[in-house]
Amino acid sequence: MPIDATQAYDDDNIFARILRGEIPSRKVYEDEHALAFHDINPQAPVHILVIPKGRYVSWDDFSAHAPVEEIAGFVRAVGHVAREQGLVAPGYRLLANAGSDSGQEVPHLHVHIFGGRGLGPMLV
Ligand code: DGP
Repeated sequence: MPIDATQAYDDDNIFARILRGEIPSRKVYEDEHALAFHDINPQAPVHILVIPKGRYVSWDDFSAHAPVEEIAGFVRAVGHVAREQGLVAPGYRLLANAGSDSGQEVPHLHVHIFGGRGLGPMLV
């Protein structure tokens, strides 16, 4: 069920629980600002989710409210993970669903990294 983009942050959402170590994940990277782990339902040979450590519902919440250091740290982490996965030369795609029309399901900001095959044209 897609999220309500205006909802308050829910500390029991699945990614908050992964951040607290209450639910396991296949972690690929972690630093002060971000955690990256494999998507449970991969849509490409490489499908990684990168999440900020702060409590942000969506891209909208994050871009409007996060301190600049957190935004910079998060963006750096996404790039770092893509490089570490060897995706720079073949290329990759980033995607962040934001709110109901996008189909965002987990109410904690996450950026998908897709790679490992030709991804074709963007459909939307
Ligand atoms: P979105 O539709 O953009 O909100 O994508 C949510 C993604 O999160 C979806 O691709 C599946 C993934 N996901 C949901 N629950 C879990 C989980 O418990 N563990 C992991 N690793 N991924 C999850």
